[in-house]
Amino acid sequence: MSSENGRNLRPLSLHVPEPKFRPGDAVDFNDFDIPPAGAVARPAIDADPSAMAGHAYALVRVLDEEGRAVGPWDPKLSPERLIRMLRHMALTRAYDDRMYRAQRQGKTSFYMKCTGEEATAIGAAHALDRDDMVFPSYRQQGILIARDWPLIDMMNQVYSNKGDRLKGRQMPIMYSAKGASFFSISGNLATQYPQAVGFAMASAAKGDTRIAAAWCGEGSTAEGDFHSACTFASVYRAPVILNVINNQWAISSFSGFAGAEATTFAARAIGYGIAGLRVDGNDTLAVYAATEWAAERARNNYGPTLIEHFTYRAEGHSTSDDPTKYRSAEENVKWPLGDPIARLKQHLIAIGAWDEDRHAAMDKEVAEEVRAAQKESEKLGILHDGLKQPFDSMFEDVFEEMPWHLKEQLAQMTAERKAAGI
Ligand SMILES: Cc1ncc(C[n+]2csc(CCOP(=O)(O)OP(=O)(O)O)c2C)c(N)n1
Repeated sequence: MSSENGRNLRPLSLHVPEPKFRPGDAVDFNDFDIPPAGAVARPAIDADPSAMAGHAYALVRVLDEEGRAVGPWDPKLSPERLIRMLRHMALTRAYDDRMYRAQRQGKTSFYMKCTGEEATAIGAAHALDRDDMVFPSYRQQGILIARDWPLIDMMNQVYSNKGDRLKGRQMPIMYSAKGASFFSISGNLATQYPQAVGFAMASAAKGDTRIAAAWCGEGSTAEGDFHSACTFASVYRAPVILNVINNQWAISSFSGFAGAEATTFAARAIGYGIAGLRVDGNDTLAVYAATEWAAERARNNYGPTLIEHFTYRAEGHSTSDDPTKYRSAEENVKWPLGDPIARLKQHLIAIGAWDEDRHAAMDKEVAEEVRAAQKESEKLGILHDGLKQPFDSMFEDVFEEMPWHLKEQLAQMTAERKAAGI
């Protein structure tokens, strides 16, 4: 009550964001203004962040409605490169479909798809050098696929089987692949952000030439780690690319709860003095071009870039989630920026480098590739057919050398198992 000072104010009220559409609602994106492809300028790679603040509110788009590549951001890639990216996206989708089904069949405990977001990992991975260090979230399996990492190794991790290099210690999909410069995935959101900046700082401090790139969802930008990462990246001009995948949902929370009603996620960059770009995340060429720009900027010591990839999480959050409980089923169908695979396919057809028959043949090939890898991986074990790793191994690697108290626990376990006859 502020009556003491004699003022007659209305009571305060709290704003609680509400998504536009809930289950059963008709979805209408007519008021969603799609900026035309090719309309955003491409700054010089050494541009002062303060001079490119407008880019944080725009949307870099290359592919137009007819599938033509237009404007200053067209990366002018060869048809061979475009076909490789298309194939990596198709392979990622086929892999996701197969592993999702494996979870439904009880062969693994958990899975997460990246359907609709394939371009944000694969477009970016193609624009980076293969040994640039990537710090992904759990939804960038496309990077491993773009780096031609063996599917069977990914599946072995999902199945926690005999072939699992992580020895069954991690939840499915929390991959780790040093050989692909792919940092170990952690379940704790956004922790990889300051770690990526630290890697980039170390690279610069050592006079190396590798850069780093991190990914997180728009929901994860609400974590404190996001802000620490931006501060360190800005202060030390770390050679890092900070990708925010704005797929508009963080499980059942729409992006408004992470701040999307007030501003864009790319605009977070402005306050830190970091270059910020906002791109159409379903446009593989725009993702490639933005990453290429940011990579060149980082490599030439002009500092970090924050890229918001505007996209849509086309399916459930994970195999434990049912999105029909909190959002309209029409959203995915009506999402105006389309599907990244369909759009790159349309472009390849438009330039005469592709056709429906080749596309159908590719889909068959990638499905077969996934099926064959699955068959091999399942020979090494699936859920519910016993432990696949030696019992002792669960005490290893906690520390580099096993300390006395872990040795004691190991001995106790061994004795109890022996006494129980197992
Ligand atoms: C520190 C922390 N808090 C909460 C969770 C639980 N959690 C897992 S995924 C998720 C949503 C993340 O959403 P977003 O960052 O938008 O990424 P998306 O899943 O959409 O790719 C939450 C809250 C967690 N894993 N870690």
